Parts: sequence; structure tokens; C-alpha cells
Amino acid sequence: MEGQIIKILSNLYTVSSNGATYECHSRGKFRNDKITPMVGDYVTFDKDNKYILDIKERKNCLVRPLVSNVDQGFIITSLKNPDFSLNLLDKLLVVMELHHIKPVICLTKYDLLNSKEKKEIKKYAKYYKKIGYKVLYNTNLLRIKRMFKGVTTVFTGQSGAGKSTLLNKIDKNLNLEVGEISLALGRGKHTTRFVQLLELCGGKVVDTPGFSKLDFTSCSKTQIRDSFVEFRNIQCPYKDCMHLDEEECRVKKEVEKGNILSSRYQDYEKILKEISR
Ligand SMILES: Nc1nc2c(ncn2[C@@H]2O[C@H](COP(=O)(O)OP(=O)(O)OP(=O)(O)O)[C@@H](O)[C@H]2O)c(=O)[nH]1
Ligand SMILES: [Mg+2]
Ligand SMILES: [Zn+2]
Repeated sequence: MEGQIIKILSNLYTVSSNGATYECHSRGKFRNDKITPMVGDYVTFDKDNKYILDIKERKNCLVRPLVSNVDQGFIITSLKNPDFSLNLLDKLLVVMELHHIKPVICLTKYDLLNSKEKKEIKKYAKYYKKIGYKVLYNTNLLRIKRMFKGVTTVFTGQSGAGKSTLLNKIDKNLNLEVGEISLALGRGKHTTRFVQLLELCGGKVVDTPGFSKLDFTSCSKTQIRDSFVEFRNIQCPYKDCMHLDEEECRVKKEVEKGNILSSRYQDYEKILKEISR
């Protein structure tokens, strides 16, 4: 039989196939081949003995969160409690660009901002829209539901940002566990503990646990450069300009002129510092 892994809990793999679910085990073969079956994988499985036999080739796969075959990534971005972080947003955008997953910026907790903070956020939202990203709020439920249709969407973002809360709002029957924010630490308590694929609004949505760290050491500096979408169309005198110390770099000029958000450029520099190649 063929199906898709929708949940993994310790050694038990829940496979969905033709509207039914099967709890399967994985075989030693995968461990020997150093292949980890992950949520999102299309598999063939032995329905009677409940074993996963084979994993189909993946269209793409993310490491954090561990999930495969996704089309779209909702970057669930808290504006307060936990605090808004442009740096985290830029890093998650890079992750999506690196894996050819279409990012959507979804802002949460706008209701907790004062009017000055709201104004500031609007300015950032405008910038990210200008460079080509979809930016929406977790209150735009109708719009969000429409975007799920026919595609696989992964929800990502820090613990406490409101990933599970939003999914519960979209489908009242889900009853996903949601957690309080630790007031002392100003962040979530890692309420969601496993990756789970849900069928929702004519598409598939993956809820994931919030993470604590992103790691870019496996990619190259040019890959990072090319993940900053607004740099792509700027022609610098040096064809392979890294936009660092090169003379007459046009990207840096645009930053000085305020056409590129300086936080975006600083986040670019920060990520480059994390990797050595
Ligand atoms: N005021 C306000 N609170 C929100 C909003 N969205 C979520 N929350 C609250 O934020 C807290 C954390 O929400 P969760 O949905 O558990 O967050 P999560 O992203 O799933 O967190 P993890 O599962 O730990 O990764 C809960 O107390 C929610 O009620 C929002 O738009 N406004
Ligand atoms: Mg959650
Ligand atoms: Zn340059």
C-alpha cells in the first residue's frame, strides 16, 4: 500500500492512506542506510505486518522542523510575548529560500501592541511586501484558509508564537494543545512536542514544535547571499560581489539610501559570520 507519514511518536509512524490511518514501524534497513523517515514522506508499507517498506524520493526536506515535501512555509512571527525579532524572521526567510519553499509571513499578537508599536510594525510589513513576500495577520482567517488549498504548508516559528492557536481557530475540531508564555523568560514553553500533518481546508498543514536554534553551517556564503531576494536584481560592478568590502557595491549604496532595510543587511552579515565557506 502507499501512503504518507503524518505523525511520528518515538518508534511509531502514523501513515495515512485513502482516508484511513495505520500505525507502522520502521525497518532496520533505514537505520543502516542512515535514512530517517519523516513526516511528509510518501511511503509504501505492508498493511498486514505494519511495516514501512520504502520511502519515495523527496521533493524537499527541512531539518528544523523535520518535515518533507512542503510547498509553502508560514513563518509565524510573534510581535510581542515573545518579542518581535527581525533577525529570526530573516533567518527563517533564508531557510525557506534555501529549500525553495514559498514563504508567507504571518504576524501574531498585533492586539498586544500600542499604537506606536503598531505604526512601526506597519513600516516593516510594507518593506517585506515591497520585496515580494506575502505578509498577513493571524486574524485574516479567510485569506489564510484560501492559501492552504491544494498545497502542503508548514507552520514554523518560535515557541509561543501562536502556531497551534491559529490552527485551532481555523478548525475548531482540532483541539491542539496550546501553552502559556513564561512571563519570566518571555518565551513559550515548547508545548507542541511533535510534528504533525493535518488535512485542512482542502490542503495539508504541518504543525511543528517551536525551535531554539537555527544553524546555517551546511550552506555556502553565496547561497545565503542569493537568499536575500532584494539583493538579486541589483547589479554590482563585480559580478560575484558578496556586498561586503567590495568597492562601489550597489547593495551597500541602497542600504545607505534607505531602500534596503538596514536590519536586513545586518542579518545578512550576521549569518555570513556563522559560516566559514
Ligand atoms: N494576545 C494574543 N495571544 C495569542 C495570539 N496567538 C496566540 N496567543 C497566545 O500565545 C500562547 C502560545 O500559543 P501556542 O499556540 O501554544 O504557540 P505555539 O507557536 O504553538 O508554541 P509551541 O507549540 O510551543 O511551539 C497562548 O497562550 C495563546 O493563547 C494572538 O494573536 N494574540
Ligand atoms: Mg504549538
Ligand atoms: Zn555588491
